[in-house]
Amino acid sequence: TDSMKAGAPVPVEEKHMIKREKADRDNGGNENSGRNPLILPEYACQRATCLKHFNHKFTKALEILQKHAELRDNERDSSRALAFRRASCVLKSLPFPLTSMSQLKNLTNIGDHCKRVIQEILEDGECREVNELQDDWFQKMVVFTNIFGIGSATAKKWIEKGWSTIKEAQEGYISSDWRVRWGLAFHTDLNTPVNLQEAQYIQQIVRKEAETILPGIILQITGGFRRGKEEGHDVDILMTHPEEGKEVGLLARLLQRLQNKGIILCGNLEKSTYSDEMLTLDSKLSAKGQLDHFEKWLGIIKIPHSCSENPAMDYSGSLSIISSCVHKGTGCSVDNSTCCTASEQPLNYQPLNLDESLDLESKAKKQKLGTENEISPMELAKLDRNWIARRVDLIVSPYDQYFYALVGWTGNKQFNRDIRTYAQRELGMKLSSHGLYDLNKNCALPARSEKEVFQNMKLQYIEPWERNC
Ligand code: DCT
Ligand code: MG
Repeated sequence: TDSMKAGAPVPVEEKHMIKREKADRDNGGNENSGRNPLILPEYACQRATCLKHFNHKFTKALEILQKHAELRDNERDSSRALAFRRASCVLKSLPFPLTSMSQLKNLTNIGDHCKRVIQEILEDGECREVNELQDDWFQKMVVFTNIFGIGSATAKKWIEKGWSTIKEAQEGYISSDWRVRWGLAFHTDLNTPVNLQEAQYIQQIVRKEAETILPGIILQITGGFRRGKEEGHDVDILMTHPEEGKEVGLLARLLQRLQNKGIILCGNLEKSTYSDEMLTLDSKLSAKGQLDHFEKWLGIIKIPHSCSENPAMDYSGSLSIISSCVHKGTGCSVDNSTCCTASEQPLNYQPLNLDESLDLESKAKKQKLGTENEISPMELAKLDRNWIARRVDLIVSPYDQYFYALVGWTGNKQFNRDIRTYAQRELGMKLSSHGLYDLNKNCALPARSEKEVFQNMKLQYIEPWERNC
């Protein structure tokens, strides 16, 4: 999880929080053993939640409980999973390390179960329930559900068959789903986290091709990297063009160019299913599990092994931008200039000669766009190769939806849940990656920047790196 990667605690900004002095007054100045209770706003979209914080030992435990409930995957468990996540998110926002239960007094979203867990960790340094949960079943479920395309239902079936390793699944499972075939074959590659250099490398390749097709394109890494994470499971790239309509047809042409370069391993191009009624419909009814209705490509590409370590690669442009983005005071990487402007500067792009480095798979190069291959994914994975497979999502948004898409695709998932609930409950508005709709006034609220998205919801702006709920 996000929290696992953070290091030593650093001061978290107290912006978005009611100052401790006021909390003290409200509580009559008593009620402390060390620290006074603090009042946090109820919704995570009203407060800063950074990658680095003071309470990792508690949040890690709560996120194991969350993960376990998610993997069990029934209705009751999914609401429990959410409760664990909300509590964990509150603790991430605390501007001090929790040392006493009394400090939780005025905090919402921390239920009795979570309190028991926190108390045990405060007293014993660990929680028995959490330790016991991480049994054989849990470990196998985590391994199996980490495979691209595998959900908890299939993972459970595999465990019931007695499988416990990836190898058993690779040898025993035949899938009609392209994601699973490739996910199983390239499991080792895809389970090795994508680092920042690799993400930048992928962004540069995509940008170069996209700009050739459509000058003036806006292209932005979103997801965890935009929130300041240094590693991720994929690279999410959102694209648009300021002239409405210019973006139509871009993705197919872009994929053809990437295909011609021999970069694409497999993937699926989804057409846009957007219509204006999506702005008002309940997403649960309209989306059939889809995140949104944008045209998008989810797939796997290959990049040279060396691109994350080769000093000959000239990343001076991109990396100096990234490394200068250390947000003062919070320890979060990226600064006030926002990653958006940073990554949109021209970069010193010197790609490796992919065609040369990928010669081994001349057969695979002939593959059609999509999933057909002359040699099987498994055979391809076993070749002595100098490239690594990486998961990439490419999303195209019309410009009038772009800043809502940017918020949605930046996430994180919990932040999205929370800000959407806030919009619905507190404002009677429907927020999605396509826009914001005022259900009382029956009108959409346009936004020309991410800040305007927040303004439209009467929220103080939360920076991308403060959205790590
Ligand atoms: N998202 C969401 N709901 C989901 C999945 C994703 O709202 N069920 C949004 C938030 C993040 C964004 O889409 C990209 O998704 P991921 O790549 O899955 O998440 P990430 O935060 O980028 O995590 P990672 O760093 O592991 O890629
Ligand atoms: Mg991602």
